[in-house]
Amino acid sequence: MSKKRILVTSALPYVNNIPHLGTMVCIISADIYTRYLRLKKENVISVLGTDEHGTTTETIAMELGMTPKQAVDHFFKIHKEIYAWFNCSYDCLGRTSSKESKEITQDIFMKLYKNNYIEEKEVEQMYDEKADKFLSDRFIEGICPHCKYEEARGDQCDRCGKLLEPIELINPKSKLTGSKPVVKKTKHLFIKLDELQPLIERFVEERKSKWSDNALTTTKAWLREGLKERAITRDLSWGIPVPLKGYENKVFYVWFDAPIGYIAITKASREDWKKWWHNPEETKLVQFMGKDNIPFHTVLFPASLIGTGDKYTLLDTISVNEYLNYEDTKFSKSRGIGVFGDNAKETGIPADTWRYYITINRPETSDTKFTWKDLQEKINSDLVGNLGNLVNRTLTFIKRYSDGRVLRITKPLDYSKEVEEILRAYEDIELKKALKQIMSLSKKGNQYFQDQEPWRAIKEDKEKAANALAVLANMIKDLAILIHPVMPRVAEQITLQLNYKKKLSLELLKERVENHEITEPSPLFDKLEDKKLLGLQEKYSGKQEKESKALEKIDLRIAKITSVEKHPEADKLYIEKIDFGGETRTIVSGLVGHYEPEELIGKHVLIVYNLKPAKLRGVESHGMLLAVQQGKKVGILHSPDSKPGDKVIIQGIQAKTANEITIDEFFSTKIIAKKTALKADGCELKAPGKIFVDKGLEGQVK
Ligand code: B3M
Ligand code: ZN
Repeated sequence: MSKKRILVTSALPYVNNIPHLGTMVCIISADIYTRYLRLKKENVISVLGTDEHGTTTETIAMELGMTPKQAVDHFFKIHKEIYAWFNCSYDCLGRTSSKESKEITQDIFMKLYKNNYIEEKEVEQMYDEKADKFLSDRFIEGICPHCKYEEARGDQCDRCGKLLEPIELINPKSKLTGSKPVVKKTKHLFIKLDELQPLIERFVEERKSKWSDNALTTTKAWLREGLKERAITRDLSWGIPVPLKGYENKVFYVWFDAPIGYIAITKASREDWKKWWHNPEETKLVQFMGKDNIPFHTVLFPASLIGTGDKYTLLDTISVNEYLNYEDTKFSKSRGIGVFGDNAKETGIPADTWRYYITINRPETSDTKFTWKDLQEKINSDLVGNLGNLVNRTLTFIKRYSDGRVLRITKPLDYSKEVEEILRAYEDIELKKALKQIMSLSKKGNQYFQDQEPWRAIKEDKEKAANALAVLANMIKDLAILIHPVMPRVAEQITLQLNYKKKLSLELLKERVENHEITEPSPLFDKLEDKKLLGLQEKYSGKQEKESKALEKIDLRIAKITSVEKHPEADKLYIEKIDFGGETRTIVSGLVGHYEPEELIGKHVLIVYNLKPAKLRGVESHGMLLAVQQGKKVGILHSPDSKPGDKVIIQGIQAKTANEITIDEFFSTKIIAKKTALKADGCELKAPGKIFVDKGLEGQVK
């Protein structure tokens, strides 16, 4: 039974970072499938957007010294640009922080509530007395009870991967203030998945034949264990408000509102959104996601919709990808490892080539990995050597020896079986398989070229040559159609060189190009030379080393401020005498207006000891004092319990006897101050005594 409309969604990435290649797998897969359906002239729309709520957003905002709203605005812009750069052709693009999201989420919640699928329960939860806030799991850190890792989070240990309850942590600390949280009673709302289980089971039964193995296995495991009530509220200020009395300080759990985002994004972009989302008879919903998102789409989201009693379009087909890793490790922005959306662009390698690589290595049934060497191989042998070669040699031949004209096919080459298989693979969302078969069809074309020897035939058997070139020109047209979903720009270039002006569609596979004049051929792809490859490898895998090299050079020490006076030539500057436990120096710093001299005298501050001296308005400064600026406030870094002259070490970094460093070298590392820790490019700074940021500020150290 085929439906009138197809609605395609791609999981909505969290908008707290720059998407990396692994993130793009899902988005590009959804785009390929959508483009295929458009070629087939289906009535299809695709939905993409960003997931903007949750603790990850609050955390990154805190780190960047921004409000959550500023942070999501900042990253949304980057995400949008990157999706566009990768030639993603979504019909609706939006954000879960929109007013539509709030409206629909609250509506769905209220209906669940009225239908008695929501229950209020009292729970014991960690509470930060200093901040006067309940702490969501991720805002608590402590020692993992299983592996003793020191920075385990309240929800999970990143070292051993075990799921945790915050109560289990040894020596728990609030990430907000660093204080020890206390256990306090509070209320939360739970969705009664247990009562919805029979409805979910029926929902799964009806469509399981169309689900990938990993989707079905995960879902069945949840059902077998028996669905449990699940909390859908959290103690955060950033999120969708809960429209019930007593919940003023809570918001919905991010996974409650994120999938509702698909509906909201459609509503924000199209008046006819109900025809898509409130139309299960006519609409088929196909959802793309990574493997860790499965149960939220196969259980929680459908349960939320079914429980309303309203007619909603529910998931039909699910396509799940596993992970694409980087070389032998995971992508890590904080450690500077991997290719991120913005890097992909700077490499000069075109977006379609990345789309090709991601698809040919699509982690369909197990994790795969990106390696630069493999990228080079795929570019040079698949793209340049196979497809590019076929197109270029055929068109060049036609241009040179046939007056630029494609004549008639007198003896066709039958590759209908291959085409059929490619279409079936697309239909089944086996995108890697489809692409592989396209490439083997192209190989078949190259083989045919060899066999027909047009360079000889052109002299000896003109008709044979004309036929062979016409067969090949038609195959190129077909390849352009077939590869269009994966490489839309390349398809466009091919048709341009072929001078084929029709809007591509599957129907055109049956049509022949004959008695037709082509335009100017030119190579479709550039080889990736060894030299360039080495540069790329070094740039994106070696970044971590380079950064730690900069870290190795920094010499930070504690000094006591012994006197402070105003700079005679500058309003904003103080001249301070500082003492490193014997050695005294003069420094200049811009603290006027933020501190009175007497507040500074006697403080044990952190100084960049080996900074190249610099003259500031005529006074030479020998070192720099570290401080954090958050909004208009400035707070110095200090360590009352450390002694003047003490060294501040950067954990995990072997300090080299340092020569002078320049201010630019120093700022090439990012030092971030949080309530709980001070980190330079992710490595913690430690002094003999605890380091504090005055006034409790957080953000980047200046
Ligand atoms: N943001 C998780 C992720 O980015 C989550 C997906 C939401 S889909 C509605 O992988
Ligand atoms: Zn652990």
